Amino acid sequence: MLATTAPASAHDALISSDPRPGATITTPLERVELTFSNALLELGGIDNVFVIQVSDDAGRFYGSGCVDLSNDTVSTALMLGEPGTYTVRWQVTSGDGHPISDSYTFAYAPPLGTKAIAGQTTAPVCGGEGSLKPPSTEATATSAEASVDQGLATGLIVGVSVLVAIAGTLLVIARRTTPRKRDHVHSD
Ligand SMILES: [Cu+2]
Repeated sequence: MLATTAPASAHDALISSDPRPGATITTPLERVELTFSNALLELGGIDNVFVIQVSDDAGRFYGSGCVDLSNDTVSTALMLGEPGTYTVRWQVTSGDGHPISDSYTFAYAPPLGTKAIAGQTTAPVCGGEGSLKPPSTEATATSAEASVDQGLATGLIVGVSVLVAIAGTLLVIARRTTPRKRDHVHSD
């Protein structure tokens, strides 16, 4: 009722995802990809943080935190841990400038013997700047899993205090800048 600035278009909606909500994934997962109804808005900077967080039901996080944006699609490269239920939480900036976010779950049931990543106890932040970075290419080669694991572990030890501090800052900012759904003026 206080629509003093009429937006030119409606905010975008998530129209498809891989994995799909409620799906059971039976092959090793390498990427989570979300496709929206229109091109998303990349302004950069800390007020427009694109986030895809993937966590298991023990609260451990997977992936680098880096989000790749291509027009209407965001994705993140990752490897998962033990079989179970995983939650995807995402936040993007709609083409009309509004932050939108949601979450969904899928089940992970890979073949026996599939390598399980340990996961992280805190949500990963790509590069520590909340910026969009291209996805890691090394995560796609199965033969490189061991070295990726070691590099990840080393990076965690070195950077965990930095990540915690940055993640805390980003969470505070994200909460402050994300409008509550009941305040959203769109009728669609
Ligand atoms: Cu909107």
